[in-house]
Amino acid sequence: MSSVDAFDLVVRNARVATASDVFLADIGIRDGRIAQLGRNLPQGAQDIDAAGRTVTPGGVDAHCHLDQPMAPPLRMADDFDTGTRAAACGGTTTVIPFAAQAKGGSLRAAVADYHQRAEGRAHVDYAFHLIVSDPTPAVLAQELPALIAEGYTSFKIYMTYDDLKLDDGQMLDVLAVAREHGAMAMVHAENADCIEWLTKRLEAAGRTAPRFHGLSRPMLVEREATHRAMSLAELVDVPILIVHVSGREAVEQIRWARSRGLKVFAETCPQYLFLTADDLGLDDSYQGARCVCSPPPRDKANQAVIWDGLADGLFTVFSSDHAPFRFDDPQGKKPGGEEVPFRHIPNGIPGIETRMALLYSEGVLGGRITLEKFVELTATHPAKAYGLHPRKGTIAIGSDADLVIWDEGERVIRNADLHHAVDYTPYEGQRLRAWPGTTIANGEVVWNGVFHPRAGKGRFLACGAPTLLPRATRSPAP
Ligand code: DUC
Ligand code: ZN
Ligand code: ZN
Repeated sequence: MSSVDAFDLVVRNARVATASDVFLADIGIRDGRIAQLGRNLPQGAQDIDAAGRTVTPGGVDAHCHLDQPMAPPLRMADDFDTGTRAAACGGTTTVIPFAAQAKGGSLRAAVADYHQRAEGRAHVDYAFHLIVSDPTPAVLAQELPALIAEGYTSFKIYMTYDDLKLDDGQMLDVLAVAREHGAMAMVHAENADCIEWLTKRLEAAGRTAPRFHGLSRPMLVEREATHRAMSLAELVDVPILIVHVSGREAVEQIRWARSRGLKVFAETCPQYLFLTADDLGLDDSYQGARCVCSPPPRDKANQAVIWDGLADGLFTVFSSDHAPFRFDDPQGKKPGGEEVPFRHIPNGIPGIETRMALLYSEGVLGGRITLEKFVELTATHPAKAYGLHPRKGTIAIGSDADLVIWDEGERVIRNADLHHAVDYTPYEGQRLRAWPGTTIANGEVVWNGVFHPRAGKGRFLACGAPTLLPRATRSPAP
């Protein structure tokens, strides 16, 4: 082999896992891409012996929040530097956070601002989803179609949160744009009016501790909104993806919709497998603010339903919904330095670094899902759902050389070992059976027990058409 053909890196004797196969191979890497898969590949400039170890595609975390602008005094703890550092150390090599339109603001301006926040800081590659909070005629007719054409091919719409939520008519308008331009619409499904009504009643009864956050957002409010979102999508005749599904009643709705032939994709997250309502507190202690997120964690029976949905294909993607707020911080869970009523606690928990290891440990090594299913949920399907496959999400010739080499063995999650900028992890003390031993991003070792910074080498990825969508959606809504 001539020196121009030589490999920069060979990962040797790997047990390679894709979403469809597990096989033994050497992985030859050149110029950041996978150049060869085979046995007995020639020596590379660098060789890593992975004998006896499993190698999966680098994770694609398709739902995380990094440096998203917040109303003062709130501020997300992780920006593109610390957030992608934590991602890399946890085996994730592509992140898709959100460029969020402010009500009254332009979507285009939100995207420009978000590029500035990412520029020069990311250690792994990134793409953007949009958040559409103000679907004005200009947004619907010009900004959104133009941005979709430029590589922002997915957007999230909210049915709750005053500063973000859309009414049903607005949702129909936005879904019609998704249909016409072949974008993926992600929906946060919780009924805002029910939450407000319950919150006011809890407040009137003096029940404002963090644990009452869960009671203000029971499964019913998610079930109703999930059903409504799918009905609106049916009316427009467009696929949708329901994000952060938390338990049985929403799962039942999605199964029902699928049985009617509707194209509904679904996402779930580690908090619905590893946390319960008890983590919001058994008494009125403020400690539970750490686990305030929406939808809230449910109970063990709901966890079991989520596990079943991961194993049987109900869920398309497994994301972190990393929404990083420090606990003991006036910009975080104690806004302005106060222990506030649950209504004012910023929603969200960190999880970008622990997502892969939690699912690999309890899912694959715990015997609940196959290794191929793990790859599908954490890498291949997120890449397909958001138009990044086959560049991302698989191990194939021509794909970006984004890899995880797994270390199996007992380990306990400790926040002190993590690389985010949050002062806690909700998974403190959780036992694991494996952890990413080495993460390779674009052919470079970014983590091998030591973090190797590559700020600014993480590139922006313009997304193509989501390849999980039928092509027939590219026509005006009926
Ligand atoms: N809920 C969301 O919808 N987004 C961020 C975090 C959360 O808890
Ligand atoms: Zn959400
Ligand atoms: Zn989110």
